[in-house]
Amino acid sequence: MKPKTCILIGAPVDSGKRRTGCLMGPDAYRTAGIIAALSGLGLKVEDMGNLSPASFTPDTNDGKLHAPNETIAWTHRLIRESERAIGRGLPIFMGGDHSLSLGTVVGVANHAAAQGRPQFVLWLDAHSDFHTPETTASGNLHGTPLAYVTGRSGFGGFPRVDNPVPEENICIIGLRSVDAEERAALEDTNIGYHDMREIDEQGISRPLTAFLERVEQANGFLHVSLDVDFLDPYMAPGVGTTVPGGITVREGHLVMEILHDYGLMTSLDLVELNPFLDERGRTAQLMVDLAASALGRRVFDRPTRAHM
Ligand code: B3U
Ligand code: MN
Ligand code: MN
Repeated sequence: MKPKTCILIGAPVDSGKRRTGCLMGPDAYRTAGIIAALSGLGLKVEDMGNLSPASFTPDTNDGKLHAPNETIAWTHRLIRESERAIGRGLPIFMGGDHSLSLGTVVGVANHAAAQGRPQFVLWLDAHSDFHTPETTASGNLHGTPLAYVTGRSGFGGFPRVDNPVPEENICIIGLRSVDAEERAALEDTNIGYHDMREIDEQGISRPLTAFLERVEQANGFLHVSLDVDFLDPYMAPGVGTTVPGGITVREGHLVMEILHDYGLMTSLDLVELNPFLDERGRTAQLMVDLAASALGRRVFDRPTRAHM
């Protein structure tokens, strides 16, 4: 069988919030050995280098939103690049902050629609990222991608979302910081959302496998968006928005291993790594190890498949 091709795309997006440093993310993943880790699994790896945004008028930042022009320019660029890449292999978008998903999810959803297949999204995050530019209090656009890709209003000036992801095709796992407006909006949708209490009581594999079964049934494309703050900050300190009480290393790997067992993931974002805040590269290393688990690294060749 021809080896699967992973296409590494550096997306040093740093405009989605005020604290800078995520622009160093792609190179931190390379330094942590992402290419060797994936090649070592027998995958073909292509590194496309780091992208830059489409041209834009410099932001003045006198309005409520932080750096809208730059983020919109990145969105244009990433829609185009993800549409292209997903036709050739499994794109891994090395961020960059979570505003990069405004582009990557729309791009892969356009491709799925062209193939006549539904797009699904697994959002691994402490936050729901379900604000619109109208509801955000922080003005940070990294808190908005899920609202954008589902086609909610309030995104004037952004590229049109031609193929919104249906709410019921989205599953958020890891929630522990949701603003009041987001919560009200979320409760009004068919998005599946699972907070830490549910994970503590029921385990993390339950909501995950239930979702993956649906993706499989529907023959869907599956985009996975992994925010560093999904993980507990004790294990993953290299992120601007630490929220205590997060996913352990063991739970994180389990999620990735189950994803590999199902074999449904068609694209992946690695977002919010801020190497400037990291400790001796350990967050970058953990994210690389998680990506490797999602692509087949395991202790024994035969999975235990307790969840299957
Ligand atoms: N909901 C808050 C905080 C936040 C969202 N995403 C991150 N932080 N990383 C906001 O600013 O929208
Ligand atoms: Mn996020
Ligand atoms: Mn987050």
